[in-house]
Amino acid sequence: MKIKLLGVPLDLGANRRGVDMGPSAIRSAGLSERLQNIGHEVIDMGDLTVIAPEVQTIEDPKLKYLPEITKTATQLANSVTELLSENDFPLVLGGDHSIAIGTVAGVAAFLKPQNKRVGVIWIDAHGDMNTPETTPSGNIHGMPFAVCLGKGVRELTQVAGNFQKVRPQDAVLVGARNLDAQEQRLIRESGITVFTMEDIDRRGIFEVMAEALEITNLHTEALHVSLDMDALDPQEAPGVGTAVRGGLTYREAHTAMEMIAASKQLGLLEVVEVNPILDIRNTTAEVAAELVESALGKRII
Ligand SMILES: [Mn+2]
Repeated sequence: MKIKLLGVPLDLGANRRGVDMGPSAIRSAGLSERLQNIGHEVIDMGDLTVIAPEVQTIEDPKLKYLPEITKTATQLANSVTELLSENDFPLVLGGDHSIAIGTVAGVAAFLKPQNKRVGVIWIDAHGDMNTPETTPSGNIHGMPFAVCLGKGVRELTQVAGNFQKVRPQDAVLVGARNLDAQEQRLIRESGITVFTMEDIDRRGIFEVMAEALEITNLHTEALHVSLDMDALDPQEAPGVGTAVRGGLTYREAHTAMEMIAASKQLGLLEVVEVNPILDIRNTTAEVAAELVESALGKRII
């Protein structure tokens, strides 16, 4: 497979500096070499340009840094559409999770002219389903899943075209364990499928992922996996923007990725929220690189 790596050093969607260094940390963990070693061709396209928060002002406290995030999402969506139309596999490195607005819009815009849909597996401790009305923080990285489903401000929902990027019946949230009060209601009403950590405890990751893959592949042409590293337990991945105890173990995360690889449906992949400032000797970036390897076909034997 010809993989094109794209870094998005954006931290404007989060309230803490550090995730802007995520792409660099994941590269330092040897991502390209790892993928070449399992037989892929890897071309690093470098990073998109993002303007630092220090030289910007917050115009709307309910939608912090909206203009710059919209600009970055639009650029990223265009890049993703272009890579897909050249038959390349886009591998997007964040950055905070607001970048998913661009990634998902890019694949949806690519599929739309063919009347095809994208399936999304969102692996995350959080729901990322807030709107400007419900957000407790005004940080846009708490909103991207809602935006992908067509909920939120027009600037964001209309990135790469005025249409709903993902249908709720094609969308699954895996690993949730920390939802804001009003967000719980939005998620219940959204029509997506949610597998919380409780479901994973009860049923096991294998059964949960098998069902997640079945749902997201049913009516779609390609699968997008949006991996927020905070889905993992902080013991495995301490360097994340918003750590929550009780997450996926190292092996559960790998099993999920190995099943994604085995499904042969993956059309693109993104990894977000690695924060090197909070990390311990680049552990989280290394785990991120290992999980990408598994998702792209690395096998134990
Ligand atoms: Mn997230």
